[in-house]
Amino acid sequence: MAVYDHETIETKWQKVWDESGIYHSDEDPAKKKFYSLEMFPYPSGRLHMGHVRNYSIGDVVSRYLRMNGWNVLHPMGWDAFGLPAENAAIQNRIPPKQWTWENIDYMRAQLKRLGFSYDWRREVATCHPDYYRWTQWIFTRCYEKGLVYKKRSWVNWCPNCQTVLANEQVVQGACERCDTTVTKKALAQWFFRITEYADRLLDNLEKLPGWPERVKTMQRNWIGRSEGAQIRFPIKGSQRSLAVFTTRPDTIFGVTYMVMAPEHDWVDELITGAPNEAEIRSFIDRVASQDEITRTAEDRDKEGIFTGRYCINPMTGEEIPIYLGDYVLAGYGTGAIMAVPAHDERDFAFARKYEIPVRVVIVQEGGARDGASMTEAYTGEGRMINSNEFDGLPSEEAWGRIAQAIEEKGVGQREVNFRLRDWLISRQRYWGVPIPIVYCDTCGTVPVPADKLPVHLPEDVEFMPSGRSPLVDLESFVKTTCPQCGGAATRETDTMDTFVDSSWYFLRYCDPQNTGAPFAKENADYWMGVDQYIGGIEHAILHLMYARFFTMVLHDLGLTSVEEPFENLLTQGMVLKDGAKMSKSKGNVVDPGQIIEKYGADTARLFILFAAPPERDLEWSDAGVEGSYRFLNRVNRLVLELAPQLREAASDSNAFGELSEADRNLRRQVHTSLKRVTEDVGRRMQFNTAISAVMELVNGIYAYKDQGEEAQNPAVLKEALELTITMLAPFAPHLSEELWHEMGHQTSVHLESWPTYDEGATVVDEVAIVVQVNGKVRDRLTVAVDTDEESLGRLALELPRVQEFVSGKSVRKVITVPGRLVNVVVG
Ligand code: ANZ
Ligand code: ZN
Repeated sequence: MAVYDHETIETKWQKVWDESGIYHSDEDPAKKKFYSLEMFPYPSGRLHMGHVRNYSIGDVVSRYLRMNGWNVLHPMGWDAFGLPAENAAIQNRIPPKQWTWENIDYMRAQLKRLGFSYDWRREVATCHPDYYRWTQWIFTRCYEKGLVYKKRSWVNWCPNCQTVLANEQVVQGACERCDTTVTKKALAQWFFRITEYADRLLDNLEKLPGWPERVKTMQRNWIGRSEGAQIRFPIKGSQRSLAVFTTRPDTIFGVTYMVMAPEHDWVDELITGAPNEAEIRSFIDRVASQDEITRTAEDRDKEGIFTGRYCINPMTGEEIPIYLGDYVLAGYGTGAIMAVPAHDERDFAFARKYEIPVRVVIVQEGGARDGASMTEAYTGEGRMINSNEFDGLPSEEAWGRIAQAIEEKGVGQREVNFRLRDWLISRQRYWGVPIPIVYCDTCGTVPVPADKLPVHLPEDVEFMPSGRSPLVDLESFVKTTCPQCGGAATRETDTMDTFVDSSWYFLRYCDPQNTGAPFAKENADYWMGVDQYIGGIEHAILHLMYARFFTMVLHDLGLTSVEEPFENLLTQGMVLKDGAKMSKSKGNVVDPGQIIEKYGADTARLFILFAAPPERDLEWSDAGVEGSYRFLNRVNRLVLELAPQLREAASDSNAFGELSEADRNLRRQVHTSLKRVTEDVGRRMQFNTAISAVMELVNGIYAYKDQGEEAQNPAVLKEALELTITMLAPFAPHLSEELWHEMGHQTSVHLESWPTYDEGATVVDEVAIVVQVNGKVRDRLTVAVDTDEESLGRLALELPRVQEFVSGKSVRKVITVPGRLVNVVVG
């Protein structure tokens, strides 16, 4: 069987679309807009199937809405800074810039070869000075507003490479490159004050009905709002008080020890001179080399050491031993806790290990009152015991009463805490946006003024195999003059986390060539918010959080009217092969390039949209790809065979004349399919069911055609073919365009209006069916004329009136006379 020449057809139309600019969109307040956005890729080298899926989904949405009369913004660009370029430079001696742009060129060509309907005039790359100039500008505006600050913070440090490592470069506690054990080092680094927006980031989630609940939950957990109290415990033999954050002030009478994070600021002072000081210090060093995830893992054996010091419980006056413990983190709350082993699992495990008493202060009916006999902590609610004047109160009530007592005593206050930390954006890396800050002996820390931006990332750099940023040693970069006093000064050599770049790219797309501002407000106000954002669930937390934060900040700076960037969010499922995510290490990768070469872009797109609903994982299937390819060939043959005789035929309703039953059946199928596709694509984004409706329709058209030419109504047949082609246009844009022209059209099918279905044609002729039980009429059914015997029987048995007479008896026989009656025989 001859197959269509997908290569020729697809590249032909790609060229035509490119030259005619049919996917360009301009701001036009008179038109209703739709901003359709897919997460831009990192230019790693070539597209993978995850990209193809993401962008195919977005392309259907864009094409469908364009055909429905929306002014659709559908842009594409590159998240182009980041570590892989630098690693490639070190390994292969290719400059990161060259590596990155070569990859971009290759991947752009791949995207074009897939026929996605992007407005390529709006392409942005975050590594381009025209873009990062504005990333730097936003940074300096934030600096002015106090939303950016510098602070000492812990980083992963490889003592051998003498370099900072990103978390992903630490493999089981060792340097990815040289295997040396990674340690922690305190460095002064730059932060965005995202915690200032914690409440808003949380509250606004309520205003996002178009986001999956799952993603909102992940964001809520990441922000991690907890209500509790800060309580100060005076340290014995010191002027200081140890502050703790607790969500359970009701348990304060059950505190039997305290724990400080080993990195807590006062640890040094507390332990100096302790009899076992050396042992304590070696414990601190050991803990410092572990990452937070390991340290706080639930099932992990907790480690600690007694400091020899005590504090005083401000409610009881008791002396309480102070420990250092790995399960308390320096970065949360106050970096210290009051431990209540009877009512907290981690504290319980720790207390048992170090033989610390366990004191119950909350009991349930029949629950343990004696800490020594407990086998696990009791974390629920109950009545207070061992708590002086609060004894007997329900613990929920004691919570507030004790918090109040603490406030009245002046030893603490109620407090809301967030898990969310300020956003550390300093990277001791080369391939990123230079942080636009200058240090001057006279003026101090000086942001680079707007007219001196961008601070260019130098290109004449040498890469060290150690991975140390070449900027640090590049005198021509480091040495500069102070923008304020003109004196000698040095530049900041840190670059920004690439999440900064991707936190505002969707705004730049609104006005990508602007040289006087990151974007014009009116352009952003026209296009924003993004009506449909599509991307992977792996970005559900950080990217989306940072993008929301940036949008709020830019809103507050008066640059845009929207506060929330993404109205509707779709997180597409993964592409699996043999049940596992496609990955190089598993060796189960299918290369999109090869699929396109063998079957064409339309087949690749159709398969990937047909194989699963967008949110579900998709199992790759070679047979499925073959099936999609066969289907497109079948459509192609059908149209090529019929087009010559139909090209000149009219297809409007006036031309239908007298319709035969077969004509009416075909029209019914055409219009019910159209209705189905319209609803599935437009409302539910269920592309797989839409495609399967078109596949069935094509079978129907074949059957109609096979009746022979005498029985065919050219107007009906032409309508069927043209609507099929139109419905396929968002899914298989090239072949649809080709066949549309075969049908005699001179203009693009992608500029057609999405057709409206003929409600009248979808109506089925109906008949009333008499339903009897043992020959007596019990009910009636209204069904389509052509309902088959089996369905009739089933429908009859489902009738409540029939069930009444059948219940308790057994059905011996169901007699059906299609179009007339059903008789259920029971006995
Ligand atoms: C006493 C207590 C008794 C606690 C009890 C819990 C149960 P979230 O919900 O995460 O805010 N905590 C506080 N700071 C900590 C830190 N830096 N590292 C590790 N744990 C820390 O949880 C707050 C609770 O986690 C606090 O309440 C504290 O333990 C612990 F029956 O204080 B609780
Ligand atoms: Zn100066």
